[in-house]
Amino acid sequence: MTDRTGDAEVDALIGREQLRRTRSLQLIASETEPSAGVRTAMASVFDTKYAEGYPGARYHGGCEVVDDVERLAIDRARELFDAPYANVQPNSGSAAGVAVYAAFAQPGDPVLALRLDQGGHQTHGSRANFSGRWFSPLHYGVRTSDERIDYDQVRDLALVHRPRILVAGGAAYSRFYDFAVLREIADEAECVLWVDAAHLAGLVAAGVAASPMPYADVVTVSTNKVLRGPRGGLILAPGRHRVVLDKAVFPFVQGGTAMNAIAGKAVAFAEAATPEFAAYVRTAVANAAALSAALTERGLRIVSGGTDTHLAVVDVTSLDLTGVEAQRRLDAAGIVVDKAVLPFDTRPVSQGSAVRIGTPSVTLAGLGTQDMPLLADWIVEALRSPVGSRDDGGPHARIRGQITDLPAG
Ligand code: DSN
Repeated sequence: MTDRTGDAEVDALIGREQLRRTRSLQLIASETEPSAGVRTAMASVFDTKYAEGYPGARYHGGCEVVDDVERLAIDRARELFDAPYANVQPNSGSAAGVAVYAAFAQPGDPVLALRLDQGGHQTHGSRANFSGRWFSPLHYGVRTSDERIDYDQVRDLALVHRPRILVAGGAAYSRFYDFAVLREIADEAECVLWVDAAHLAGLVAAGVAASPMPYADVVTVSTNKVLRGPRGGLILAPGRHRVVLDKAVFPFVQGGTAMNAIAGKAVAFAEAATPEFAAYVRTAVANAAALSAALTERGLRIVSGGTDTHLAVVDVTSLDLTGVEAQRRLDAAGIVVDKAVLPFDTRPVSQGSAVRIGTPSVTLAGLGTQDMPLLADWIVEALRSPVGSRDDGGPHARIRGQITDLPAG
């Protein structure tokens, strides 16, 4: 497959992006490279087909082949995650989340989730998102002592406010969740337990993290994160929620299905069941632990003292940097990260005092735990050095030069 479109301007942009990626290390926790098979499926003939509805019950003719594609993706998702029900149609993890609200709550209902500035996600009740405008958001947080979820606070809030939905999951919480305790709380408060496994699903598929399936009423997944699938979403649930979730996805939230993405999901689910996939995820998690330890040895604090997963949040206050400036300095050295906030950060979210790092992309590119001390050296050196001009021969330019010699560069 070629990445040339024949459109000179777009081709030039594709070329620039390819160059940017090869000349830098991608530590964006939510990014991975889909396999060639997934990309082929995405660019296949299935991009063309309109197929509103579900297999065997479509609003368009000529759906006999795409029906089989969708059935295949559903079967593979169910097997991979040991789930009685799977819906492979959501166009993204966020769209899967909208369907969960539609299935289980009414506008105005209280919803209890992890705070956005302590690792949650904007679709879990942020005021800037539909979820915070159309529902009544309540938030739990982490303990000051160890920066891990305060399950006592979750229980207290759930029993006092009786949310319709209790949400676990987020974009920057690096520790495993105690799904059994969350299930107990949901039962006591008589609410739905939604596990947003956007990031975690890849770890679950690889057997590196415990599955939320035995505990949750509904689980949502971003297929393009650790899972290495196409940009898209997935909903998993016990069979009793099949009808309400199907109706929530279509016709309530979405119209026509992205059949090419569904074909890509089918490919990705099969790949995620292989020993090679499990090995990649195990290495990504080991890399995140090794990088966290190496950064700690070099004087940087990792939120909660480390990580259980593929991501970590690095406190940059000891270097007197904001998260924004830290991201800028790392970017100048060809190390691409996200600015982030600390739990209980005193700076505004727009500045933050941390960066979020993640290891799936560099792992796929060939880096292992033996490379993490050198990467930590570069991160610390880049953070300590103010950014000069791009080719000033300073530390950032030197690190950029060394990165291209790595397997990932
Ligand atoms: N953009 C995703 C992430 O980076 O984790 C969250 O939606």
